[in-house]
Amino acid sequence: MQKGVTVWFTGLSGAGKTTISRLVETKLIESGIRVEAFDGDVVRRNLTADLGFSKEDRQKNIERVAFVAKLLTRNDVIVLASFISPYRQMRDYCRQEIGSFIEVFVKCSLAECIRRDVKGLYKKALNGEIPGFTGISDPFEEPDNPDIALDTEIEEPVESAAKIIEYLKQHRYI
Ligand code: GGZ
Repeated sequence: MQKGVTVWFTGLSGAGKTTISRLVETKLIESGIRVEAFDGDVVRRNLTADLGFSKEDRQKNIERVAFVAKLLTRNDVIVLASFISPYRQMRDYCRQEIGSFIEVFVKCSLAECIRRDVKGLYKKALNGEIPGFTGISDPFEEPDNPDIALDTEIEEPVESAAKIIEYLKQHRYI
């Protein structure tokens, strides 16, 4: 048996949210567990393609995602949601709405995200080509009290993923 929960990965662009989520997803699927994973990159091309990155639009983006996550969670799916979700109030809203909710802070310094710059977005943001880019010209409020904190500058993605699986087991979600 599995019990529905939304595992909410928050952190800067390039911190490792999607990478860790994919590893968790693969592990869960291998164990025959029903799981659904989505991230800002994909959702913003589909469900929220009409939205930008103002505070209001980010809020709407997260509200729609929370709505979908809630439906899946109440049907006992393990939901892996990877969104920058830079404001505390947004994440608190998700916890309230979804109920069964695990906040995971994917921690990585801005300097390291800039160094990684997998998609070249930080370079553009630093050149002023992307206004309101999280960490550069837009805020990121670090979680005060996340359920799980992963430091991707110290640990490998597989170690981080293992911590999530362990947490899910310990709390009897899987
Ligand atoms: C932050 C941006 C921006 C701005 C485009 N600020 O790493 P990515 O590229 O692939 O994923 C990021 C994604 C962020 O979408 P979210 O839905 O997670 O954001 S939020 O929770 O704040 O609504 C990044 C890309 O979109 N991207 N412009 N200005 N990230």
